[in-house]
Amino acid sequence: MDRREKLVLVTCTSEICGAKRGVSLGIGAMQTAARQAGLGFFSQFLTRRVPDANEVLDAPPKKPFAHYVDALLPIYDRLAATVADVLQEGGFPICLTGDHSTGGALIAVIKRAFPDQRLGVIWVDAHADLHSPYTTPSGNMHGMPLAIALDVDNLEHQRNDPHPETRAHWEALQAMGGVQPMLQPQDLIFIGLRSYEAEEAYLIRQHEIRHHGVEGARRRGMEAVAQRVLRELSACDQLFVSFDVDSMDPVRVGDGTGTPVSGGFTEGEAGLLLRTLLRDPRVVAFEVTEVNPTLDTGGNRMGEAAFRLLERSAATLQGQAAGVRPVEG
Ligand SMILES: [Mn+2]
Repeated sequence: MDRREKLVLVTCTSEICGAKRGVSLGIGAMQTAARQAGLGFFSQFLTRRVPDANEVLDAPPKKPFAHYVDALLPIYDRLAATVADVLQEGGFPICLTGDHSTGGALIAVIKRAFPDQRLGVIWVDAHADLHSPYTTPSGNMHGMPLAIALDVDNLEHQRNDPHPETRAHWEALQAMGGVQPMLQPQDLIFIGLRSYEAEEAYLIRQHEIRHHGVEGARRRGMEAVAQRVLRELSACDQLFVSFDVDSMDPVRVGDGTGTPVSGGFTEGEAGLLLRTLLRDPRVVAFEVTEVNPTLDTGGNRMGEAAFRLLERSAATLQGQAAGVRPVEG
């Protein structure tokens, strides 16, 4: 059976790794958008909820360079176990998450489930998420999932001296995929990247990580850039698409996200991009992340946009399963 015939929503409201509060409400913001539109989208799929540990936020972080990392480890384990179950049962996980630290757990569980398959990751995001406890200016771990996946510490740009316990936690996260690194840099591609620090720029240069900016993608055409990315990952057997809503434009789409960056994609562009990417049968999991309705100055604009993209993405995946092209606007 095609996994796409069995889409499963995996939700994790963890927000302990972002800079601002409220991203745990992002999934609810998408559900609210669906219900206000009178759509039963969320009743169509089995939903697996992964418990968060957001109560740790009621006390200040103890690890300055990896905030709440001790609480993140069990979340990685729980999220990985849930997604592993879905994959094991032949399902396709659509992961709705709070802050983007979860991306590292998702890469780890795919790698662990299919150790012999070459995994490619398409990271649709304004940011590079390549910091480590050694380089982070903030200590917020939603900026670190790809350094976990690539097993890089970037000691060349070390500015912090993490406590041995923090180092041990960090190494445990990097080891979660069973093989280290769980992702090769040539198998990672950024789309929408436009805000990153010198430490991250160094890693992108050093490892020659491919990236496609917004303007270039717009010029070339969203479908063309998606096709190109899929070609660039032609050596990969499996793909994971992680969609951070901050890849989209805060003015044209919505500013309901923790770290909005101007000059992003429109909703239509993001839709075309995701449709083309998700049609590739190698895609085994999809993530939508970082919707924060408490920061949205336009009501629930970002939650509504994210929901529409989620709905279209699910339709694309189902259309692929049935072997027919979905009808989409
Ligand atoms: Mn991100």
